[in-house]
Amino acid sequence: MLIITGCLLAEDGYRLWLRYDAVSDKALLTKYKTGINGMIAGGNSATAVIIKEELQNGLKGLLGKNIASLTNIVDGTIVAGTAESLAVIGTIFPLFELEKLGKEGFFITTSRFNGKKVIAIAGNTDVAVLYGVFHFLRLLQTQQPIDKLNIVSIPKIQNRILNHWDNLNRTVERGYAGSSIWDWHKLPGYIDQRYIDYAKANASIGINGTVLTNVNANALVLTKMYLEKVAALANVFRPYGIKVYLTARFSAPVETGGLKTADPLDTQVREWWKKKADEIYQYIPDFGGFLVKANSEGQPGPQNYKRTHADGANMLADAVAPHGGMVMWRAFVYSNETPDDRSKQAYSEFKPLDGQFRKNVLLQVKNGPLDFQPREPFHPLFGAMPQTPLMMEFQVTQEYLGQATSLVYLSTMFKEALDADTYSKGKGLPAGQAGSTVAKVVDGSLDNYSISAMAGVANIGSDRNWTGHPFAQANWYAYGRLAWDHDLTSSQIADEWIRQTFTNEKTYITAVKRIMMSSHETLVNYMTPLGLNHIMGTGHHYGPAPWVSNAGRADWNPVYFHKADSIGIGFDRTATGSNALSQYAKEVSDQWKDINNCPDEYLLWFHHVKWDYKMRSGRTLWNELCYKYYSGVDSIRAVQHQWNKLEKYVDKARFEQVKMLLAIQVKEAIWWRNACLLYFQTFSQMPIPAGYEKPDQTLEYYKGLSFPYAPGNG
Ligand code: BDP
Repeated sequence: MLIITGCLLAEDGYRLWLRYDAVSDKALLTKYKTGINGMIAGGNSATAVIIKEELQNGLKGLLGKNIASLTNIVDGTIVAGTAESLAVIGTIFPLFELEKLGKEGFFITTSRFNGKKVIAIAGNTDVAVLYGVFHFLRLLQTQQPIDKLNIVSIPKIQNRILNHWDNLNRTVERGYAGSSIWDWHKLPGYIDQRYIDYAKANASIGINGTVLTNVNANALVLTKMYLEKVAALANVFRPYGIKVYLTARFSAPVETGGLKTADPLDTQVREWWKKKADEIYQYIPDFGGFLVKANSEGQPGPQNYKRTHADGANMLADAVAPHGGMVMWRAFVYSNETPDDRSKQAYSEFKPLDGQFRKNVLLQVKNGPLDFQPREPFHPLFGAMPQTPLMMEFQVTQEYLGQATSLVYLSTMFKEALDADTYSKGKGLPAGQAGSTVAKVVDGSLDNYSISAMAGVANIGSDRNWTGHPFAQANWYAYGRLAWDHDLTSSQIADEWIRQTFTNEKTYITAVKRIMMSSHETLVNYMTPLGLNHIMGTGHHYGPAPWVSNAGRADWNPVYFHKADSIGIGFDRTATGSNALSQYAKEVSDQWKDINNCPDEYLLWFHHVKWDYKMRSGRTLWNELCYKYYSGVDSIRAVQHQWNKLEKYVDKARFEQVKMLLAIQVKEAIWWRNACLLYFQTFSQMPIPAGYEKPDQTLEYYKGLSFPYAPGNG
């Protein structure tokens, strides 16, 4: 939406990547205009109505002309539908071809019908056609040729889900874009336009599920009053192909059901959940199922009753199975009573349970073994549970990656995890061969899982532009696109996003893409280089605090993770230390176990390294650490200059927003660098090399900073 403030025409970011502004390339615009002369969209379902509206609105904006809904095909007609809803689709596409698309895939083809040129958008369901329509509009928005189209697109992952960590009081755990978009109090009566626009944005990138509530769950959402509200949202989302899921608090039978126990093997408890599921499906016939965080960070779970995670998950799975629902059980568990490296605990807990879960249970595993850190090696559970569908959990909200203020494009980090080779030797792969990537585990192709899923912890809030930082929109976009097709490259996705969100101007695209593509590495360099992790402030996780040693639990303390001492720094996870390496396939651990062979990126993750250790670069570890921290700051300063040169390509509102945020990011980068180096220096006793600017504050100053109201912290 364009808002007028005084005489200032401001782009407020609300329209995301669906701006549909006029095609700027005049020659192309003429081609489009002559090539598109009308449309026929099949069907009468709510989805079919959306298809028509989206095509007409989109084309009106892009081409500046009304595209009539026709009854007869003329040259340049867009025909969109299924073989059932539109006869011409069945004529153009043979049935056996359509069958290959499954429920959600689509074709976009230029063809002829009775001698007339048509652009055919086809799928087997109305929602698949809607996906095709959004793709077609994307082609126009990114100014691609459309005269010879032959596109087949089928999602590689079946369930592409957003996880909202939204509380019923509208706070968002780890949310940096305002309050929750779910206005529970006014639901079900009041349907905010946002809900519709949210559904549309998600459908445009193929997201087909949403978990509405925080994993640190509130049992109230399962009560009648809230189910009516949830049903209202589900009704809005359904035509966009989006299913609703809820988080299930394991102790709900006690808290809201009046039972004395939540033991998953207790008959009454099992009955309670069955009845609860029946009730939910009365309100929401296509309810997706439950997401559960159990026995993790204080959440209740089956272990409270000496039962296993499988017992807990299976009970819920049995309750939703008759209705076609599924259970996403999180693997993010660790206990400070367990005297073992925290990063090992999920594997130790779940690996022995492989094969014990019901068919409709997925294990939801974070990309890395610790906790969404700026950089982690892939989680060793990927590839280790061939009989249990493992789903990926990415964090789209930037809890550990600069929160509200940093320009960080997460696609490269997501890809790093997806492309990692587990060497788990799935079916059909000879032993020791490469190619068993995390992506193939997650999409189910490696171990023939019958269900597949990916989850992204949402970065969406009620800020006008949805995500707070204008560039955080790119992370929502990239998550959706990768969940649909993990073979897309980060650069392709950035290209698409920039063109749709800003402009098709080449100079701008090239410069901004470069900024985005290096942004993750830049942040890693000034926050947690060389495999460091979990050294941020306690609780709110804002800013550096590597010195903290008094958190409620040992495994929440930064000192537990970096282990700096007078000899060196880093967590020995080799056989001489916690041996977390043993949880990976031999081919993987062989790459990382030798300090001289381990990639710099993971060095301090796996090794305790002496301060004067000679790195590949020829520098000592200490000097390398300084080099990384300083180069991170240099890079973000460079971005600031590059952005300033782009002023003429961007609307004023977003230009200024990004400019101010970059200035904050530079300050925060300097803060990270100075605080970390001054602190680590107390161990290394080595000087910051000559030539680098000296920290302008003391370590005591940085230690004294406090942020009682930092966002996202409950
Ligand atoms: C941590 C967050 C915490 C979440 C937890 C989780 O700090 O707020 O509840 O992850 O994923 O990173 O359950």
